[in-house]
Parts: sequence; C-alpha cells; structure tokens
Amino acid sequence: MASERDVRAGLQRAGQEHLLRFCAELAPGERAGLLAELAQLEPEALREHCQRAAAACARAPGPPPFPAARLRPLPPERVGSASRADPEARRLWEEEGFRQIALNKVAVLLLAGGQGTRLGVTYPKGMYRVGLPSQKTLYQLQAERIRRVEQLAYERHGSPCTVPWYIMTSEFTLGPTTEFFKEHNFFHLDPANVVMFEQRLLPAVGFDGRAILERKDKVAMAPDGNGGLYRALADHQVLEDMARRGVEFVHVYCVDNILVKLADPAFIGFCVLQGADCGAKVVEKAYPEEPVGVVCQVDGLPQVVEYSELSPETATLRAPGGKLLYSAGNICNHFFTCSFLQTICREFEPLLTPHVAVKKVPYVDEEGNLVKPLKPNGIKMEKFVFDVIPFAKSFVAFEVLREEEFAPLKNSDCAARDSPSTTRQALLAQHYRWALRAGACFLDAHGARLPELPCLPETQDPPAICEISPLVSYSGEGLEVYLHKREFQSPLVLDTDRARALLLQGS
Ligand code: UD2
Repeated sequence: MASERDVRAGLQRAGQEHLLRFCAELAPGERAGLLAELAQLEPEALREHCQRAAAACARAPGPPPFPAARLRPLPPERVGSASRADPEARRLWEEEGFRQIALNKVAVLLLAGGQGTRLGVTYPKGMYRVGLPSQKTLYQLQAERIRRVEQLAYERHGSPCTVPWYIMTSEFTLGPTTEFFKEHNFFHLDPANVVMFEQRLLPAVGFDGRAILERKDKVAMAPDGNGGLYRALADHQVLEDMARRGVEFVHVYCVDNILVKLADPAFIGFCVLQGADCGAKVVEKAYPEEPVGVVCQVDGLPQVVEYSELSPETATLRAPGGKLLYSAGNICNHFFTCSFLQTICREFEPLLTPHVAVKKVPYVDEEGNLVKPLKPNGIKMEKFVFDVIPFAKSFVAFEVLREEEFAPLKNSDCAARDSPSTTRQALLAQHYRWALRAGACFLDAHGARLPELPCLPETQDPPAICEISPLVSYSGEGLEVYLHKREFQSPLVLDTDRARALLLQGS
C-alpha cells in the first residue's frame, strides 16, 4: 500500500500537494483509495501534464491551430472510392479483403473508452438500444457482423477463420462492458477471441495548473483520448497478442456508428492492394459544421484536422464545382498494418501532441463543498487516434456512401441529428433498400402494396419496417433466396429463424 509520506513527497515534486488537503479528515478506506490513486501518478509526468495543460489553455483563444494556408485537400491519387470505382475494381478489393480474413490476418479494434457525455447515459454507449424491433444493442450488431464476415470468408475460401475483436475500454467502461458481454454469452463469439484492455486516465487540470479534486477523496480523471490507444497497446502487450495470432491488419473503429462494417473486406482489400500502412474511411461532409474531422494535407502531409480545430472560414470554403473544399469527412474507421502500429508505439507515440478541451469539471472547493460549475473551469488533454497519420509511409483514404456506412449515435433524442431516432432510421432505411433490391414487396395492414418511396433516413422511418439480422446479411448480400417476389407485412424482422422458415416454405 502507498504510504502517505511517499505520496506527499511525489506530489510536492509535481507541485500538486493540494490534492491531499482533505486527507486527514477522510475515513481509512477513503484515504487508502485516494493514496492508491495518487500513487499511480508518476510525479514528473504529472508535473509536465499540469504545466502543459495550463500553458495550452493560456494560449487559447489564439489563432486557429490549422490556418488555411497550411491545408490542402488530399490529392486524388490517395483516395479510392467504393461508390465510384468500377465494379471489377470493387470485386478485386473485396476478394483481397476476404482472402486476408480467411488467412486470419485481420482483426477489428473498437475504441470504447469514451464517456458518452453527449448521449447522457451512465453506461457504455455500446450497450445502448436505439429502438430497433429486435431490441439489439450496438455491441450485439457489431458482434453479429463479425460472425457474418467470418462466415462469408469461410464460404469463399473453405477454411474456418477468426476475426479477433480487441476492445479498448477505460476505467469507466471496462467493468460494465465485461459484465455485459458475459451476460450475453459474448454474443456467441469465443471469449478467447474478444480481448478487452484499458486505456489510461489523466487528471483534469484547472486554469491555474492545479489538478482538480472532484471529491475530497478522488481526483477528477478522464480518459486520455482515443489516441490513448497507442499507449494502451503497449501497456497491455496487445500487439504481441496480435502477432501470436498472425494478425497483420487492424480495422479500428468507434463504438457509435450503427452502420459500421467491421473488417470491411473492400476497405481492407483496397488498403492492402495499395500497399498502404494506414488508411481512413471518409464520407462527403453533409454540411460545413458537421462534427467530423476532415482528411486533408497539412504542410504537405496527410492528416485529419478535427472539427473543433478547423476554423469556420476554412470549413465553409468551396471548390470550383461548389462542393466543400474540405469535404472528406473522417468517420473514425481506420486501417493500420501491425508493423505500422509497432513503429508508432516504439517511436512516435511520445511525439503526438495532446489536444486541449476546456470543460465543466465538478470539483470540491476549499471548504470541501461539491460544486457543479456553470462555466468551463477545467482542461482535459486528449490524444487523437488519427494523429499518427502523418507518420505513415503510404496513407490512403477510402470514400464510402454515407447512407450505407455512417450514422453515428452522439446525442440524445432532444437533438435533431445523430440521435437514437436518426441512427435507427438510417439502419431501417438501409435494410428496406436491401429488401427491395432483393425483390421483396411490402404490404400495409389492409394488404395494399406499400409504395417503394425513396426514404429519407435522417427524417423519417421508411414506408415499411424491415430489420435484417447481420447474421443473415452483412451488406445486403444473399437476400434474394428469402425475399425475391415475396410479400411481407411490416414489420419484417429477418433473423436466422425467419430466414430458415422462408427457405423451407420456398423449397
Ligand atoms: C470522432 C472523430 C471525428 C469523427 C467522428 C465521427 C476523433 C478524435 N474524432 O469524433 O473526427 O470521425 O468521431 O463520428 O476520433 N474514445 C475512447 N477513448 C477516449 C475518447 C473517446 O475510446 O478517451 C472513443 C469513443 O468511445 C468513441 C470514439 O473514440 O468510440 C470517438 O469518440 P467521440 O465520440 O468522443 O468522438 P467525436 O464524435 O468527437
């Protein structure tokens, strides 16, 4: 157990002794908890972190970190397009992706250490149900897509294969996520192939450079950003685990995109065939202020400029055709080779510059009262997962269609965008399109044919409710055998049981 004397000496060196100011009045258990928490903070690193946070904050508001003169759109030769490529190129990419999956060389890695503050739930976002007829959570949809993509690779190549699922959590999400997976029997994945690991936390710092106490016995800590991935990979020897399994390529993605295509064979295949060590999926930005980073070049190197760091003037610039000049919207889907990740962890991680977020951080005042500030009072420092892109030897972007691949859950239903309703509608609209394409016909309650209206995913449910289990179809493939020239009443939930029944009816 950490002794108070040692902890105090360390805090003195870091200039943070105030963190012990209520120590004497704490109950023994509380005191031990606080000392254990503080003992984990390395004094030099803590001092540097607090000084850096206060200095960064003192500079703000300064000039935008990325003035327009330093930016250029990505050159077209670095961008592939899933929608505009000719079908033969697409086929080749997919074939290559499936080949790598069948060889057990592909893993997926979920960034799930965030706190989901905007959505306003107290549990990890992956456990959220957006109100689908099946009541599936985001985690379940993702698990089922992994199972399906493994199955498809098996069918093509004849050998059973595994796409291991690495899940980066934080102190806030590890416990509940582990419990949830256990409760749901790992969604029928082999638990040995689901690897959870924890990212580090960093103290929130006041404008005066002092770390904040959120309770008398607790420092205000926050995850170190999704770029904390690289430290966490090293902390938990995750790359060694990947090497043992023979994994060479990793698809990293964020938890809240209901349409995410895990281990997307086209994306993997495109990146592999291009010889890329690093890739990012992009969609065309919907509007200048959309909260997505832009993939572009900064001082001649590929990079993502986060939405919070792009000036409104630059965000609204238009290219000659009228399209946004910086229109390649980052959707937090990244491709990395394991050897690139090794180089990052070994050499470049310390060079990643943390980004500053000024937030309202609850704290205890000098008298020990809990205060919920009305104005921002604290600084959180975060690294971003995409900040490694400039270190890539060969970076590519892969443009995909928003309606097929991007519908993030960020806000509660109070917001007009990126809410449970809009994500649910996006998924149902996609499945309705797939069903129509496969030849299904939908009837209303009176048996009348429903119109095949083009649906507007962000604003309304499609004319008929149709949900297709990822275990039945990964991206719309193989549905004709169940749906062609058949009539269905809304809602149709095409899960594996229903699919089997339809096959029997048809035979
Ligand atoms: C992210 C992207 C943004 C855009 C957008 C699309 C970053 C830095 N920004 O913005 O460019 O692509 O997504 O939806 O990637 N997370 C952790 N640990 C942390 C913080 C976050 O694992 O310390 C995870 C979080 O659980 C989520 C993902 O990272 O899965 C993205 O985090 P976010 O939702 O806070 O990012 P956002 O929407 O600001």
